[in-house]
Amino acid sequence: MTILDDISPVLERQAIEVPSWAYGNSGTRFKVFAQPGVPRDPFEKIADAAQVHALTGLAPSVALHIPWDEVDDFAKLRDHAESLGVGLGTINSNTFQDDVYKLGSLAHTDPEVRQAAVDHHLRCIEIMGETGSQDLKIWLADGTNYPGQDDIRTRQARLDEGLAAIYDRLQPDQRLVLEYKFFEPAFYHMDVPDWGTSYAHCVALGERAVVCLDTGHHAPGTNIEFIVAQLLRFGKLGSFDFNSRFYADDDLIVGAADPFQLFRILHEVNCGDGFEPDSGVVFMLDQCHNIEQRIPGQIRSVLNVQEMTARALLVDADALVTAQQAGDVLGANEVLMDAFYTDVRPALADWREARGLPRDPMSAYKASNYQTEIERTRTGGQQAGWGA
Ligand code: PSV
Ligand code: MN
Repeated sequence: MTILDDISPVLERQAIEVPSWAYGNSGTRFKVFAQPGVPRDPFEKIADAAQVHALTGLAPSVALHIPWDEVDDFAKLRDHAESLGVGLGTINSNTFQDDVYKLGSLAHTDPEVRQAAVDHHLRCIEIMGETGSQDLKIWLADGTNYPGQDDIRTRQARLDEGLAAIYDRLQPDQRLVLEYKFFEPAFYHMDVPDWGTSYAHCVALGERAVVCLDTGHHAPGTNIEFIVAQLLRFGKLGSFDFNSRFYADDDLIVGAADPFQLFRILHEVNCGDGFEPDSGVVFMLDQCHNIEQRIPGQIRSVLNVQEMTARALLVDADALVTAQQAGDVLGANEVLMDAFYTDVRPALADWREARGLPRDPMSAYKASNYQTEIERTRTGGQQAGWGA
């Protein structure tokens, strides 16, 4: 008997999608510190991601970013992933790095630029056919820097049109997942700045359009778990981009900056049945490891999500409702805090051991010679980073 027995089915099916770009070089606008052993192509990124899954059993799929992960043969990439025990997941579009997109993509004033952005998404859909991906995730860098720079309302109308053109080309089993972000790279207004705007576009598009909630994309102090609750109520929470932040879109390891916030978010996921297999919620990471080693950074991240999921699942739902119904303010709070303060790490180590996984995936990675090998063999070629 362990404390995890009752919640084991949820832990058993927990799947966290890792981002291919977390394994390549990244940095701030001041400096990118290259690391030894960094992948030079999408095949090597997937090999690194497969290590995370092999040691944790938690990360069975890898999200791709196009064109960073363009390859000649996606069927070959898929086979490669499957031979390493993982699959290819969400396809992320990218209309934020080409010169033509300086003033926007789907909301741009120029119809030719808008068409280029739509065409890029159609290419992504074609790739999804080859990779077997279910989700097309769209994050738009569109917005303006100065009041009056462009007409906010007209930009929304152009966005509507572009998104509809993309949505119409999805297969019946594919979804459009629209991510929002309140600022950056645009500083006056973003065209999809918040969950409400994303939600409104998704409702207009149809049932297979859902919202992506990136935990780093909110103003400080935003009650993110409230947004989670709302989107789940409406059946529109498509996915999470997990990361953590002290200031803005820091893209730090999930659960590192504010473990309690992660707990609260996962508690709301649980309350809204977001852990149920038919919920459609995809749990992804969207992080960068600028100064720490990347594979251990990803291992730490998926373990953090697992630990906080276990704690959230340990909330005594009956005791909570009883206290809430009785107006027992402090009693209800205590029920939540009891679960939050439960140290689930020893039980999770046992849980892993029982499944043939290392008790401590962090030290197992250190003890393996994977890092030494990639540092020794990945010489020559161009290290992957944003843009490749
Ligand atoms: C934008 O900040 C974002 O969160 C989107 O998900 C992008 O696709 C991703 O970061 C790139 O890292
Ligand atoms: Mn994101």
